[in-house]
Amino acid sequence: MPTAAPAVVTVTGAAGTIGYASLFRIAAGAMLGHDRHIALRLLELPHAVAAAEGTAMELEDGAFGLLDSVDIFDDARQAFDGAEYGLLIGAKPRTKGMERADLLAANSAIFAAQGAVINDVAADDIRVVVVGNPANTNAAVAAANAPDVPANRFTALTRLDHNRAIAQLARRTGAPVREISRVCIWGNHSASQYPDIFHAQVGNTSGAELAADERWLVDDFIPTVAKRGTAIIEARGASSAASAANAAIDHMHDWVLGTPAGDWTSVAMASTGAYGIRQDLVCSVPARSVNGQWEVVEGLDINAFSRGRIETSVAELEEELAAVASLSSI
Ligand code: NAX
Repeated sequence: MPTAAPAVVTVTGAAGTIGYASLFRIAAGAMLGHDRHIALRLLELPHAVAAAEGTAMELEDGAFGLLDSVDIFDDARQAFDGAEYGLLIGAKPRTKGMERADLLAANSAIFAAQGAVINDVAADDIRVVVVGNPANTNAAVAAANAPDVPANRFTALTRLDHNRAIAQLARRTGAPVREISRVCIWGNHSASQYPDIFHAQVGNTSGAELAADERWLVDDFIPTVAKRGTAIIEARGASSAASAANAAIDHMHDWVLGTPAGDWTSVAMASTGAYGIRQDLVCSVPARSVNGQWEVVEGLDINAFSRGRIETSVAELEEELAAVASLSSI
């Protein structure tokens, strides 16, 4: 029997493509389990509220047994009031001619404001996954503006990259995805990310054995994973939506309900200092969910190849954080 109190789930950018692809699966129980009622809060910009209302009508028409309510807001303070789960998808997209610095500035303003609101009105134990790009730095900005919320409640999504890496390994070897474990994405959700297979198990083979084919690793596997988003834009004329929604749901699901025994996943989270990563960065690392908390998988042996790749992506995160810090939104 479902428990009585609904989980309050706030989704920003709810009328966008990832928002649309997320909501129905959340309502169906894919994120928090099939015994948890859901109260959905949709946050949108004023001009997109009408579209969100249309989505709410469709949610109603889904007649989801777990869905207790759907409310739509263009005010973050109302949308996050009592929120226990936040999927921060809405962000300012990069438009033609826009400099990267402008993108960072626009988004750091959005995420600073949302972080401050979460600090004031959300549930004390809120779990946040930032999807909107630049996701890692947006999460760092939100966390910095929410001093009363532990920084480890703010994460950013690299689960899509993680799932993409698994898919590429399955393609390469013919192993079913369910037999692939211990893959890890390090660093930033950007082209500098490092998908690490040196600790992976791929069917009957070890990732380290596969990585011995360095030409494949460097010229094929790593760039295919890191640039998959671009390939999808080129193929479908629009960016990843259902796969991104799926990954955000996977991320939240595992955070709450646990990672499979013997495996881990990839989570961009506030650095604990593990692996020498500077503490104010939100950096993707291998992580397990233990009793509803993400824990870094520590003690992995990082070879020189991996170390170099990780350092490159971490350096990019440092640059992004320095850029937004200079805007004094953090
Ligand atoms: P869309 O443009 O379809 O939707 C974004 C929605 O957010 C719009 O409806 C817009 O009105 C709303 N919005 C913008 N600012 C808002 C604010 N301050 N408060 C509330 N709503 C706001 O984009 P979509 O394809 O859904 O992508 C959303 C974000 O996900 C983008 O930043 C995108 O770059 C990012 N992605 C992140 C991925 C990841 O793995 N971390 C992968 C997919 C995606 O590229």
